[in-house]
Amino acid sequence: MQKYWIRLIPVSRCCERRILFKTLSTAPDLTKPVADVELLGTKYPTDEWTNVTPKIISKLGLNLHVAKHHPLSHVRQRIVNHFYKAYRNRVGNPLFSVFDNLSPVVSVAQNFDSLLVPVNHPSRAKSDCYYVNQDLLLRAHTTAHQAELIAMGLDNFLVIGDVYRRDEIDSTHYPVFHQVDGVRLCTADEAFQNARGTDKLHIFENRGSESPEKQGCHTLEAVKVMEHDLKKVLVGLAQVLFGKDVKYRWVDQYFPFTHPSWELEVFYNDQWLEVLGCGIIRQEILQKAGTANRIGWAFGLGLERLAMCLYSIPDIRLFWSTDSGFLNQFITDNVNDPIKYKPVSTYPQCPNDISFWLPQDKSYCSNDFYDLVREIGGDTVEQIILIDDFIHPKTKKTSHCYRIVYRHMERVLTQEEVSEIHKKIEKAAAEQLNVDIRN
Ligand code: FA5
Ligand code: MG
Repeated sequence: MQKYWIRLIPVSRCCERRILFKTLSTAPDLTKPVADVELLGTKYPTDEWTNVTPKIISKLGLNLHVAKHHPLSHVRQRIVNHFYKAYRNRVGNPLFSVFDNLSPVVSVAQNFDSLLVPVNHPSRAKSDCYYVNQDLLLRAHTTAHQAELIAMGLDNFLVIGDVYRRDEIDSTHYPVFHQVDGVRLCTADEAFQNARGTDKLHIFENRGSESPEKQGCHTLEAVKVMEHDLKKVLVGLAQVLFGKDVKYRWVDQYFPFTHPSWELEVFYNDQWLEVLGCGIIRQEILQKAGTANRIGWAFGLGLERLAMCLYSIPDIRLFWSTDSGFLNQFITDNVNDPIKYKPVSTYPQCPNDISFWLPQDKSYCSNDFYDLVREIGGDTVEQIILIDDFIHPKTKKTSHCYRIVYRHMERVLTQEEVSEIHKKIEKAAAEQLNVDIRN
């Protein structure tokens, strides 16, 4: 989906109708839409545009971008921190507002019309989007919220959320991914606040015409200061994430809602990777939103792309893993920790718990137990997690419960062989660490 905004798709590709909705209790008329579809607790009528699938619906509400310790959440937080730091108001508070829980069910008007996407534009095709019905779809980009937030009076904001596009599934594409959109609007005074000289500078001109460098209504100097501000904060972000020496380049791009427009590419692992699109907001969008006296920039970036590079995650599907072998590698309270993902086996995990009372002489320490488990379980042990630490109210004795996750790197482990190892661990712990196994 690299050229999402300009790719041409024959409309005939997008006419299949999927049967996936509950039928009504009366005999269904198969020529008509049959029932509602429920998304995030709300029922929506379906019609011939409906093409959301159960698999896609199952992703709604998972909100990986705000899930505790999830790699996408770490990257989100780092981006938010960067904007909080880069723009502050007169009393030192962050200028940007953050919206990270707006519903992904949006109208065609929000996703396309408000952004001046032409009615026959290929990005609207059923083959590219997940439609709820002819009026509603799962947002294809977080830019869908831009116009309404501007109309609400916001002038510096980030929108973060899950987006949905019909696409192939491979190591870098997934039909659900996460985006961050940013918008900054400036009055003439704000745009030129760092400009020297006594002449009053303007952001609008009357008889200008559109050129590759600017929209007809803008002055070239206003576009240049906004472009500078936009590129500075985005390159700053790339440097915060990938280091001061990150190699990057700007490429001219087209979006219906910005002009001029650019994409930022970062050189990573021997190749140029597109990480974001951006540009100067079409003035018509601001006029319709009731903010005609300002000029604005906007950008949209993909969280997965950044997280894959940052953490060396080789496959975009891993972000959806519920496997603790993946997730536990990202447990940190410092989002800036330089984590490198270590591949885990694809064979199933086999968790077994062990509980014991600690010796009362305080001789016990968890690290001794971890060593003992590693000694006996060897490479079949993937993780050991303390899942319960309990003090008996009467006896004051302490009990620990650990979950030992067994998984072989090359083959499926049977529960029988795991039980045998587990019993050996229990016996050794009782003998060597003086603990009292609970059953
Ligand atoms: C957009 O979605 C525009 N809304 C971005 C924008 C916003 C431009 C505001 C101007 C102003 P694009 O389709 O290129 O553009 O996607 C933006 C970013 O999302 C890409 O740069 C990439 O990082 C990420 N992205 C796009 N498609 C995928 C995909 N299939 N899988 C993972 N990430 C993707
Ligand atoms: Mg793009």
